[in-house]
Amino acid sequence: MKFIKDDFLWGGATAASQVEGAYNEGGKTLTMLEMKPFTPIKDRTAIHFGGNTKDDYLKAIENKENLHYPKRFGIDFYHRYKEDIVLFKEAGMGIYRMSIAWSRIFPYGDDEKPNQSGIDFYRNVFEECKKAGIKVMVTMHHFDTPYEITKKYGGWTNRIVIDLFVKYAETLFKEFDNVVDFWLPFNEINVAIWSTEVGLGVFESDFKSKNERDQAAYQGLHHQFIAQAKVIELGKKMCKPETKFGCMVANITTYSLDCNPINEMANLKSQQLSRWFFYDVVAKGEYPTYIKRYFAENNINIKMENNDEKFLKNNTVDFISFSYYMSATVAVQGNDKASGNVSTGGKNPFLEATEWGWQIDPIGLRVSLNQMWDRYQKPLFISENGIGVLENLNSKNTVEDDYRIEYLSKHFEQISEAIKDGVDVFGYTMWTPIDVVSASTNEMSKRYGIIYVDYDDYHNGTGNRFKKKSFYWFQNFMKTKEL
Ligand code: P53
Repeated sequence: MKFIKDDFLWGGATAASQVEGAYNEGGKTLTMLEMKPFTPIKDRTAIHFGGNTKDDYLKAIENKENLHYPKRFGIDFYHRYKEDIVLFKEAGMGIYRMSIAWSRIFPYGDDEKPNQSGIDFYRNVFEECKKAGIKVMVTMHHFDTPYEITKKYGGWTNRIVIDLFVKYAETLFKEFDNVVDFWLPFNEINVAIWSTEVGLGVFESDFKSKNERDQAAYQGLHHQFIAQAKVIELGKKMCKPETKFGCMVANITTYSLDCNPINEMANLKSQQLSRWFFYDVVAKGEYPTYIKRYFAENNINIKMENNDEKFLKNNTVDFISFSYYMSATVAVQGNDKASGNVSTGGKNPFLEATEWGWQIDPIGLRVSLNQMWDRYQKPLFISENGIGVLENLNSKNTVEDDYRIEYLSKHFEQISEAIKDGVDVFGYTMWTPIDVVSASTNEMSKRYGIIYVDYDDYHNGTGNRFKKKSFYWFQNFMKTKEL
């Protein structure tokens, strides 16, 4: 079949902490992500997300145990970006979604002036993209609050951090408005609720009770909602008129395990808490009644300033972006946990899963696209989608990744179907064009790329890049749009 839409944007996505490396170059400070050592994975489906205590962190700063911290090294994009962008162009990518490390621009969060060396680095990267004719979408915060902000201000639970973030955004608009077409203030904003360390720069181990933890998580999240709205308000003033501002939500499609109404209701509630709440705030500009009820019943009390709700209403996103990797089932009880190392969702007997337990479900993407279009009537963008697999180079220095070709093409087909359903979805960036360090497990061995990178879990290797079979498949798809 031929993909239905000609002017659809196709490309790939990465994140600073998973590709750049060079953690101590150009004035950069550390983030909590760079303090999580690599630990060999025994059970790949067990939860690995976050998980540093403050003590671990402080030990890591001294680094006396000679542990390996993968996100300090990434895939050395900091030094190899030119080569990588040439490959992105060769693959046929029309758009590159990347993130800027806050800790390169304002290493201490409250520095009086931005760090010129950080600005220069990103300017050079954008220059290469421009030369290659690749559009740019930039995430401002991809799980990487500078630790200096955690240390001094306590991370996102402190309202002051909103101002620091807006100052950072102002610098980015001033420096890069001419090259950036799309801005996403926060990656997967709902991760703030799953992991305060990753989402908010706050140690889970600092909380004494679940209630105290949830209270802080929703408060920190509220600050991110306000920060995003402020950034949009400012961006509309500072950027060229065609610039678009979006949100990013980790989107796991869920189904009731069976037709028992109590399970369907559990599924509805689960979706409200894990997905709709976030889109409702940033796209409709309001805290929905179901979440206010949830807060009241769970003794969660969000401190808002007088104009907050009105402000959210007046500064909603232009488009909705989301990541989509998998689906899961929901039931009140008797549901086998299966949905992998980042979620507590249940198994679906009709689906296969990756080694990490992520259940592969292309139709689930079409379901979500339709649901979101029905709910919000705003343009949609799939900012992450892909499959992580254990892979090695073969004797021909490539990887015969037919499973990836199948994963991507099946998902592309469902996007095409959704467009035929009437959904306004305008682009897609795969996770990821190039192998990167895993966000959740810190492994290099969880490979998503259509380009292989020769590093192992301990950063041994040449770092050289090799094209997988899927690279050529994607390149051909970009020319023919045939699936
Ligand atoms: P890794 C949870 C659920 C869905 C996507 O993840 C998620 C997460 C958190 O890991 O994260 C996004 O590398 C995230 C990327 C990440 C990618 O998915 O754990 O935005 O940074 O690399 C894949 O396999």
